[in-house]
Amino acid sequence: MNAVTVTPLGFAAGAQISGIDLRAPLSDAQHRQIYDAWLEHIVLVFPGQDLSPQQQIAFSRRFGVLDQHESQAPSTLHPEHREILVLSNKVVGGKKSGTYNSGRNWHTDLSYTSRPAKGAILHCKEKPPVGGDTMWANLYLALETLSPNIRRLIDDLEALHDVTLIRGIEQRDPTVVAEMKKRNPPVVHPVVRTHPETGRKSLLVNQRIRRFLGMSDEESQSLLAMLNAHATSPEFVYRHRWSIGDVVMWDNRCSCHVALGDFDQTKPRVMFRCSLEGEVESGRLTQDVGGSDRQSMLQAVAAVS
Ligand SMILES: O=C(O)CCC(=O)C(=O)O
Ligand SMILES: [Fe+2]
Repeated sequence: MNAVTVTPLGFAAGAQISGIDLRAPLSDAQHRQIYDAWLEHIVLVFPGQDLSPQQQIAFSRRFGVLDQHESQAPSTLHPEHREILVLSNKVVGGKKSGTYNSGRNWHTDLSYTSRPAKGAILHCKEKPPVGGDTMWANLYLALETLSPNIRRLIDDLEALHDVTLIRGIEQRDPTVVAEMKKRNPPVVHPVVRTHPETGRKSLLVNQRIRRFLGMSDEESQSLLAMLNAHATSPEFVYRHRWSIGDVVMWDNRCSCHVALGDFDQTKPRVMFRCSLEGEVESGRLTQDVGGSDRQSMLQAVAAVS
C-alpha cells in the first residue's frame, strides 16, 4: 500500500492529503499517517473524493465515536443515515433548512455543552460559484503567543459558553431554538485547555462566550474582544476555498472556525457532515459552581437571564 502524501497548505494549520481514495477502507499504516498529520496540522483536506454516505461514515469512524446527532432537528439529518448532518441552504417544502446559516461566528463545535466535539468531517457536495469559504484558527499558537502577563491573567480563568450566542439563531425555527436552549443551559469551561492526545495547551475562546467568571461585564467584554481578535488574527488562520468533492476534517480540541456567509444565498451550498463525539467532560453547568465562586455564578446567571 502506497504511503499518503502530506503537503502543508498553511503555516498555522491545514495540510492536503493526496494519494488516497477514501472510498476504500484505510490500512492501519494509512490511518496512523493521517491521524498523525491531523494532530500536527489540525485541518486536513482530501481533494477530489466522491463518497457515498456509507463510505463517509466508515472513514469518519476510524477517527472517533460518531455523534448520532440526537440534539439536531430530524429534518437536518440525512434521511437514511443519522450520522450525517446535512448543512444546506436549500429550501425544502417551502422551508429553509435548519442548517442554512450554521457556523457564522467563530466557534468551537459544541463548546456550549459540557463535552465539546472531538472533530468533524465535512464533504462538499454543492457550492456557490464564489464565496462560502470556511476558516480555522490554530488555538495552540494563539495561546503560545500571548505575553506572560496576559497568560498569568487567564491561566486559571473560566468562561461561560452560551448557545444563544450562535449568530443568526434568532432567524431559525423558534420551536427548534427553544428546544436547543432548554437542552443547553450555559456551561463553564477553562480558558486554557489541554489537548488529550498531544498534551499541548490551547486558548479556548470564541464568539459564543458570554462572560468570564469572577469579572464584571465590562472587564469580560474587553478581555474577550482582545482574546478573540488575537486568536483569529490572520497569522493563526487557514482559509479553505471549497471545491466539490473536498473532504475536510478538523481537530476541534485545539481550534475554532467560522463558515463565511459571503455568497449568493440563492445558489446551493451543501455539505455532508460526520461529527466526532468529545472524549472528555471538560465543562460544568453554572449551577454546580459553589463556595467562593458562588457570587460569580450568580452574576453569570444574572447575565444570561
Ligand atoms: O459550513 C461550514 O463550512 C462549516 C459549518 C460548521 O461550523 C460546522 O460544520 O461545524
Ligand atoms: Fe462548526
